[in-house]
Amino acid sequence: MSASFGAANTAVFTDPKLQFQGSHGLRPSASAHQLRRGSGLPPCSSNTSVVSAISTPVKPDTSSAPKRSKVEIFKEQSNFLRYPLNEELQTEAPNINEAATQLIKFHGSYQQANRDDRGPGGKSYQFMLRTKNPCGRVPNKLYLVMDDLADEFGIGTLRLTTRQTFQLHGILKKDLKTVMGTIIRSMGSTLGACGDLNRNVLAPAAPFVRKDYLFAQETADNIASLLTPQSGAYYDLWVDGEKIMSAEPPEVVDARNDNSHGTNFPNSPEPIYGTQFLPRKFKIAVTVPGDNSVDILTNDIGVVVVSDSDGDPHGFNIYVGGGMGRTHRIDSTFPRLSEPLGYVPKEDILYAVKAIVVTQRENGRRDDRKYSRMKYLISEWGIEKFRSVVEQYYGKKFEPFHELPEWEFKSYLGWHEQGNGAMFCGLHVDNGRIGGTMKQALRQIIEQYNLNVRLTPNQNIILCDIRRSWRRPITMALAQAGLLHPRYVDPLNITAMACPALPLCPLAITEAERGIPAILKRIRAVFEKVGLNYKESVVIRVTGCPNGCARPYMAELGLVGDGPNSFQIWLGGTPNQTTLAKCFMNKVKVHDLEKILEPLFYNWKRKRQRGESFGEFTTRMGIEKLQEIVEKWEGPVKATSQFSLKLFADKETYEAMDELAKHQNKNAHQLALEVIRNFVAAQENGKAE
Ligand code: SRM
Ligand code: SF4
Repeated sequence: MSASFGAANTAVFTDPKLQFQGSHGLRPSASAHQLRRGSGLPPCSSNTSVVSAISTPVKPDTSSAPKRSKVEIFKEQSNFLRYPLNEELQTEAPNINEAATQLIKFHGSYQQANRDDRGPGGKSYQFMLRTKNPCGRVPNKLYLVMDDLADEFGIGTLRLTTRQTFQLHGILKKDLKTVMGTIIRSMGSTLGACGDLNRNVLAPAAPFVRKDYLFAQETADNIASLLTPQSGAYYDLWVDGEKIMSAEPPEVVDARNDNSHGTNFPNSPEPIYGTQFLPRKFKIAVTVPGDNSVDILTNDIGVVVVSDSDGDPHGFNIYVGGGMGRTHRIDSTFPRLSEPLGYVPKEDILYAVKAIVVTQRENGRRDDRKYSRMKYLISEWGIEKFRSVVEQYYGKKFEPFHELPEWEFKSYLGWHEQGNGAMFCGLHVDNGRIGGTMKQALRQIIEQYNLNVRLTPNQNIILCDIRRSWRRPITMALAQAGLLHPRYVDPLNITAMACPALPLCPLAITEAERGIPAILKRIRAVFEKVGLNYKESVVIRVTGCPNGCARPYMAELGLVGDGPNSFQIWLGGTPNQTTLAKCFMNKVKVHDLEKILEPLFYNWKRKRQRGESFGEFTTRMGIEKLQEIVEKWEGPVKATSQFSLKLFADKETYEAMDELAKHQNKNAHQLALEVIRNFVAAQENGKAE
């Protein structure tokens, strides 16, 4: 085990006055490091024998010390994420105090309360746990353990997230240590799943045995290790100091410890993060050219493997500055796509990533968390200045970005060859919520066949390492639990995503996960009404607030909660997730959605160019023109579907169907189509292809 625990420095300090010196918001600029290098002094050298994670030995002039957010003070006084969390966890209360609530995020948990359940007894406190699974990789044993924990300690469901992890909701404070300990002992982790540090590192979930995919996944693992907290607080709190960690590759340890360009806090238990960690959450994705299963441009750092003509990886293109979160009515907050920074040879990637992280650590805003993400730093500085500062920490110049092919969204649903004789099967899970019969069936299959799984950045799951002879029985078992081949899932559902929102997300303004099933059915009905083909689709993403957890600003149709039962409508993302949508309308009540969507889809059907997606169409038309179309719309169009039940059913059948359909709030034609589709699906599944 080569993980560097600052053994002498992991004692739990309970008196905040005994805490370490903080940076007081003063940060050395890269040029200060350059000066120190020039003067022969070790960069960021510590002049004290106590543990020090201050980035400069110079005492600040407190009269002009920059303002810092409360979370900065909590971090500084926490003894590397311990105080007062450890103390708060020992109390009988069902909840923890404000400082501990901030700190427990770094350990992978959020304190929540059920907003549907505001009984006379006050808030019903509970905790959400989020795992860390670089590349979405989940070993067989860990899946089974998560499945058990959800039933025994949670709300009975597993939630797959938009960053390839699991969330368990509804854990009580008294059970936290048991649940955390069980995950850690099953070779899982929640360390750094939340908080102001690097979050789960994305990479394509497909278990292809191909040089570039394997290299992307290995790189994601290495970056995740490089940026994992080192102080040992996590293990102290949850497994009484047991150091249950997998061994790190030597190149990760070397990159972490290297301080030749003034990146590190020498002698600190957290050589990269120091006492203050990062100004805000930080997100990284790695992929291969053309594979945009990871929404690469929405990350703080996007890394793309570049290979030679024989398919051997030789380096990486790096993008920087993506992010989705914004605040309603504050235009200085915005979603942003990342932009090219440059190319690095493969042996330099960890050093380049570290240099970018350190640039954000030193320069990202720590006064107002609304503006602390790296995208705001890059927007303010411009990419040239950002690059030149990063280069000082990297110690080299970035080479020019290599040309890349078009991005394509890949879902990996259905059956595929892995490339080593085995197969994998990608399953669509509506909004990542695994519960009920589906949960039982998945567990049974994963246990019986001893399968490893992967989670995708689109809240789906991939069953891996399947022998050919297992394909038929597995298909049958999946179909019985309603886990159909993607061919039989409504194409609108296949690419749709919604965030959890109500009742547990404290930031939710309106419904998302609970509201999306009805919204998708209504959009399907609009499609049929305006004559759009069943196979045509639009990427729809819904969130309960503007933070953008389901990345709605990349969708062709994004619905962003902006009031009770009301949404902002965003238009203009593309199916391959490369264009930022624009805000089209505010405060659209959910029951009024058809009034807006019907004219939009009707015009797309009529006026689109060959092969033009809905997102491309709305961008070509422009927001103003589309607003005019919606304003002038004169009520619903007549059904223009080429086929009408009336044409091929006798009068009695039609009337009976019509009567049945009314009970389901549909028309006869819609119901007939549904019956036919279900029949065909059942036949096909019976064949268990
Ligand atoms: Fe998120 C906060 C759920 C991916 C941007 N996000 C939250 C919290 C923890 C609410 C809170 O702070 O108390 C939500 C918990 C809800 C619950 O009950 O489960 C939450 N975020 C999620 C998940 C579960 C959504 C999902 O449907 O899967 C995703 C978990 C990812 C993971 O496994 O790590 C999730 N969140 C994202 C993404 C998408 C991504 O990372 O690719 C984004 C937009 C990308 C980005 O970060 O820019 C995102 N979440 C936010 C933000 C806004 C950040 C910002 O820059 O302003 C917040 C609020 C905050 O940080 O202050 C937030
Ligand atoms: Fe909560 Fe908003 Fe994220 Fe949805 S987008 S989970 S409502 S923070």
